[in-house]
Amino acid sequence: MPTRRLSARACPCPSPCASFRASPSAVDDSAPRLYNPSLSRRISQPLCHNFDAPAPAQWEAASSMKEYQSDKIRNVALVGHQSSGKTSLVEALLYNTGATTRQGHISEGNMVSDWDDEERERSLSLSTSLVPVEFQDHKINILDTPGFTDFQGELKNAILVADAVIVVVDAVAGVEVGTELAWEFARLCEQPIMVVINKMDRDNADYDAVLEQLSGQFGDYKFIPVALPIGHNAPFDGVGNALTQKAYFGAGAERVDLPAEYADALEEANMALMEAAAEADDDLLEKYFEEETLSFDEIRDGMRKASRSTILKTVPVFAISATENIGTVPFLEALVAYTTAPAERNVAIERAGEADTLAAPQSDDDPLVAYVFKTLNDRFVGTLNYFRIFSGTISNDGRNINARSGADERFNALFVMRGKEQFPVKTLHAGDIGVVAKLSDTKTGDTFVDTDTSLRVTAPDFPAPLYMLAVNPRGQADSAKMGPTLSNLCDADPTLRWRQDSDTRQTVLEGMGQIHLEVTLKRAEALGVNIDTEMPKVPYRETITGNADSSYTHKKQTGGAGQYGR
Ligand SMILES: Nc1nc2c(ncn2[C@@H]2O[C@H](COP(=O)(O)OP(=O)(O)OP(=O)(O)O)[C@@H](O)[C@H]2O)c(=O)[nH]1
Ligand SMILES: [Mg+2]
Repeated sequence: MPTRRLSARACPCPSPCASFRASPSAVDDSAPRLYNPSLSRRISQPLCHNFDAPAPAQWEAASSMKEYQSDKIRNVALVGHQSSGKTSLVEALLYNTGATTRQGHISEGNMVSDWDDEERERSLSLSTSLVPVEFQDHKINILDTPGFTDFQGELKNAILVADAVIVVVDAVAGVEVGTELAWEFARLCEQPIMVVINKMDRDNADYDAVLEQLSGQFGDYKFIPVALPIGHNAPFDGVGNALTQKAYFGAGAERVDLPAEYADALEEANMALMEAAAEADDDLLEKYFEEETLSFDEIRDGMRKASRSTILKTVPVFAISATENIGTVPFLEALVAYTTAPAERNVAIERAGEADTLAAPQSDDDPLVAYVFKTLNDRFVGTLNYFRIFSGTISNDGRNINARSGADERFNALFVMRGKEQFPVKTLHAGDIGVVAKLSDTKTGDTFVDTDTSLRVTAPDFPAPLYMLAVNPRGQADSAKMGPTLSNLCDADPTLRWRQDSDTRQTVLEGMGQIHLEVTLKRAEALGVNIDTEMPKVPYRETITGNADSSYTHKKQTGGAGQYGR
């Protein structure tokens, strides 16, 4: 490999921007970084567009959601061990893009993503939240998944419908069980992976140790640091970007020259990044050998291909503190630059029961294929179905067929959601994620089509339930509603089941663990059904388990010849 480094470039803007001219000493260290009310003012300054800087308009608060074409959409699943900081990261991204005026915090119970009362009470994500953020003229549909293993059904469906998986790892705890679970499923789905090493502000945070642990644990992947931790007035108060070789302090909306002590490390990272990008493509490799350098666009292109390649398995890595909002703007930029548009992925489907592939590129003009990855039952709003369009379009007031039930479903309440906030939309394009209310016969795992009802998007293998409870309606009013409500909840969650046990005459609810069932019962309560629980009985049964020898002599004398047998 050539060893030439990226040389510093002059800003090509007609009038070089302030941020480009800024030196490290120009960084205002006295400015508050947490809940920074001046962030939007600072980032609204015109910045140099050639250096990943956001344009001013993208930082204005969004009052409605624009319609996005396929190439302007990115779908990413945030996954990782419980409490690694996925929801906190979403809050930082929402704040940075102007969707919120104050960054939500778990301790304050004001998150957009964990909006459910039960989630806020437990300080735990309990289901996948859809949180679109608008940035650099793109819509990034973030799927914030729960890390708690009881909810791995949610995790699997989110990974299936995303186009890239962002694994969030705690910079102190490192790789944990939840990290491995999510990683292995992303691998199974052949999804590109990016890593966020979060909580870099914590005392014992160790970026290098986590990186080493990741390389040891997932040895067939190649880890490429893109945003490296740097400290100016604190051990971690910004990141150095391996692409631009600039420093980004605080959230990272402005770039400044890199403090000298990080120059060598960033040059090394720049080389590794360029080499990883060059490996993805013969033309890039040839150019790299000839010219010993690649342009920013070529590096980004190469990295997108290298991350999607099942051979190269290249993983860009970012240092972040979600709660302190450090390093989050370069990460937002990476979500646009380093992940592919939705149409560039092959999707596993079944046609008339046979395994098949919906080959890339898919488009608006192809027949509709959309997968329902989440169903939410609300007492007041009714049933909401969250779907990802793999090809074709879905419009408000249109009709689409549910391939499983055959129902000709009318879509007259179509919107996109951000947490619990709804934005009505007219049309959703190939690759987008939307929500539809008031369908007649649709549940999680279903596929919408135009005509070919033999087609299904291949659903993940969901784990079998591991835990069960016997359930009883609390009052007479509850007894009529309990069955239908449990059926609705099971339709929404493929890892949940209920049944009548004919031996014990108990109604049994089965799920992934105690918290899973507790949350299910709370959801039933919110739907107006109160349910009590008891330990399930284990029916005592006898069965023949082996062979035995015995002998018996049958003698019967009733006069005459009698009977004799042995
Ligand atoms: N110091 C520090 N704490 C953080 C950071 N990010 C998250 N936390 C804290 O970690 C805890 C868990 O954060 P969450 O954002 O709920 O983590 P999560 O990954 O969404 O958790 P689950 O969805 O339940 O798996 C909270 O107390 C956060 O305040 C960070 O960057 N620095
Ligand atoms: Mg969470």
